[in-house]
Amino acid sequence: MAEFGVSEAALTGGGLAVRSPVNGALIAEVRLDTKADCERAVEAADSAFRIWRLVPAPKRGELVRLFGEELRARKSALGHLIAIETGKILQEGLGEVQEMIDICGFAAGLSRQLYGLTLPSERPGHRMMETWHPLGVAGVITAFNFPVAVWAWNAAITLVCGDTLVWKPSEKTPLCALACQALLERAAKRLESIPSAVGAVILGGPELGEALAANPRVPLVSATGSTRMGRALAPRIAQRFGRAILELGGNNGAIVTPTADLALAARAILFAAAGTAGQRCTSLRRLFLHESVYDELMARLKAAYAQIPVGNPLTDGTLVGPLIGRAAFESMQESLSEARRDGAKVFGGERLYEDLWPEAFYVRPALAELPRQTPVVARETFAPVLYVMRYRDLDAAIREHNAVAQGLASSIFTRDLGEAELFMSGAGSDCGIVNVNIGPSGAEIGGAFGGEKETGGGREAGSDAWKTYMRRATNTINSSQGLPLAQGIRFDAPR
Ligand code: UN1
Repeated sequence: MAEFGVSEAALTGGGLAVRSPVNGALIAEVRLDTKADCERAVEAADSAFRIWRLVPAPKRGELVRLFGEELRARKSALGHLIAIETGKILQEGLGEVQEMIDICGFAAGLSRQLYGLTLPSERPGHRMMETWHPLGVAGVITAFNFPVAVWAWNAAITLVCGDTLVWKPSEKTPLCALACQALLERAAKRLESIPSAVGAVILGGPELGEALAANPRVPLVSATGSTRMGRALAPRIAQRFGRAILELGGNNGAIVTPTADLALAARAILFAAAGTAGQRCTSLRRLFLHESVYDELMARLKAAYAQIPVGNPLTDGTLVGPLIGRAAFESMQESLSEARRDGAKVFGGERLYEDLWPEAFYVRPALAELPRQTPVVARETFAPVLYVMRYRDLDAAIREHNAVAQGLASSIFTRDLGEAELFMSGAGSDCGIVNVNIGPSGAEIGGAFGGEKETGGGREAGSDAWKTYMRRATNTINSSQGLPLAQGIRFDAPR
């Protein structure tokens, strides 16, 4: 932590205990903030906003570029910290830092491209245009599974847009948050006259997220987490007409058609369903296999699942680390029991290394073959469980695929152009992310990230997601001597 600039004192004696899912050990006790601390952080961020919004956008981009440099210099250290605090394997921890570096590059470039349109006016001597302005303080709420990349998507865009931010990370991953906050402060010190409160972090539980949602001085709340959390926060934000970017539960599906390359599909499915121990919101959870490829693909998957190295995420060669904790393990076992009651044949799913690490929760990823989609399949279980179902007709498979409440990410594996186009069409997948011949997870930052229905509808990261972080003004400018009214209205005062 010293390498990031976090003092020893910040790691001991606080009210928030931090345990590593790798072995269950207590690794730190950090401060536990209150609602009053949240209020103070918002106040400071609001004052900083008054200054920050006047800094030219390319200068704001320079801060984000420097932050990206800090990340590059500490990629390995931060990747390790992510692995220790979340249990994801080191490769994926490093990937998460790379995702942060990438969004910093994107945002630095974006800082010179926050442009609006110029539009023809119906009135002579008039011109219309759109200008984009900073919005205010953004409240950013993130989950344990991507403890820093999702924050970075928001922070990098927020800062170049001229907003300031208050971040409430998951209470399970405060160390990653303290490290990133320290690196952002370090980058800010490299420039002159950057207000110190452009970014702040508050540590604690759901009450802090609720405080951000309710605070009228936070015009935008960007929240990632469960649909349950989104349901609690969204009405509070809406009540005060705040803006929300919600990235909630996913229940992602893939369809494998008769022409698919099965070796490629099997590799993609393994990464998407078992990788990150099934703890990405984009993880693959539902698989629809055409009856003609069912047996062969299942044989490949079972062979891969039987061998996939589960273990210490910091050890070279491990592909699946532990679950985040006991509750995740119990909910996985409950879902598997329910699936069995629905007639599932379950392969894998058992606990591993219980003797070695009684307080850590390692599992073998599970495959559950089901005759049809039952309520347990329609629910998101945040663990490596892949429900597998057989189909005959593609239209029916697409209907089943869309027959869940969530709408984040989806895939089709096919070499048939017509099938691929159908899946991507308006009559195809109803998700925010629709892929062909790759799994549903592992999106690049260049695209807009998010999903439909109970996933919340928000979009973060690349493309034009920045527009939600800014206020649009439509300007009409009259450079003529006359005053023609729009719609041809005549309103001449009597002389
Ligand atoms: C998440 O799980 O909340 O597309 C984010 C992916 C990653 C981001 C996942 N780039 O899987």
